[in-house]
Amino acid sequence: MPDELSSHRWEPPANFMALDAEHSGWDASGVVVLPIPYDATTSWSPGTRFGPAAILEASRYVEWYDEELDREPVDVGICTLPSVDMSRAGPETAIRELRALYDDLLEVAGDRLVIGLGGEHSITSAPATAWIDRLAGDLSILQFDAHSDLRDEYHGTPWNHACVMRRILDHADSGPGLAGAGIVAVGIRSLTSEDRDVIRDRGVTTVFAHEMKSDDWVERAMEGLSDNVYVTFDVDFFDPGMMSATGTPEPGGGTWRDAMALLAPVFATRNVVGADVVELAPRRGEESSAFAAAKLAYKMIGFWTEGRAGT
Ligand SMILES: [Mn+2]
Repeated sequence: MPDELSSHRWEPPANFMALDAEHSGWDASGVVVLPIPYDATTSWSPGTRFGPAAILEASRYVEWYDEELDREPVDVGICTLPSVDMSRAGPETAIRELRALYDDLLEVAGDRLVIGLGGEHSITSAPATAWIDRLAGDLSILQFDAHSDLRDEYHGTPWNHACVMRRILDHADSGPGLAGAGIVAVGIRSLTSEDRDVIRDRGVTTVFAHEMKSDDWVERAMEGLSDNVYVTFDVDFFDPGMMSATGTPEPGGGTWRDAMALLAPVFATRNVVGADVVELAPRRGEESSAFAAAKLAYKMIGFWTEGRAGT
């Protein structure tokens, strides 16, 4: 903006956390936010394509200061990329193109943490398989979700959002494998018998929602995680009482504190290589859902920056 205009009153920038140029440029940023507005295969209530924009908008109202960390994690620098223009040529093409984008992005991102904002859950197979390949299988995946998402096919396509974790397992099986328990899924309360068989056959660590009342569920989840972890957070992990703006809400979900109780030790003791927040289907009148999704992404950034140089 020309200096002549800078003395006028302007709305904050429309990036994540409404950061000025100094805190949101690529070079100065330790974190990259990638908006992925995609909802081709959502089962019930559509609208996850509007999730990234709603999260960015809500993030303007999240305080920079984090009282648990006693600092402002925005200091790490957060660069918000433009939204990905997802292909309309079918889910397979869309996800393949997204994978190619992630390959290039992770190459230039170096040590930066890339957080994808969905979008429906099927987008996760792009960053997850990219990291499996980059680390030759030395990776486990932490999935917050109401649903196992282990179907081989749904509504005629293997690229449906209900199949995303199966696609990731298939990719791992095709060569590189996975470390630890492979997938650690928490908050699960909606699955098929087929999903259950895969869980048993493959040793997927699953903490069902009804098991999260126990004292040791965090420990059980942590035990399944290897050193390098990719975190995928489907917001329907949360109970619809606090997160109703999602395509397939399920009763009996986790609380905000449940999520924090696991995320904090994961970021503190594991190398989190990447993360995503998916399945927000925003609605007017339900701004608390978008706000919670924005704050969740910011909490992950805060946890990630804890203990890193310069923060
Ligand atoms: Mn789900």
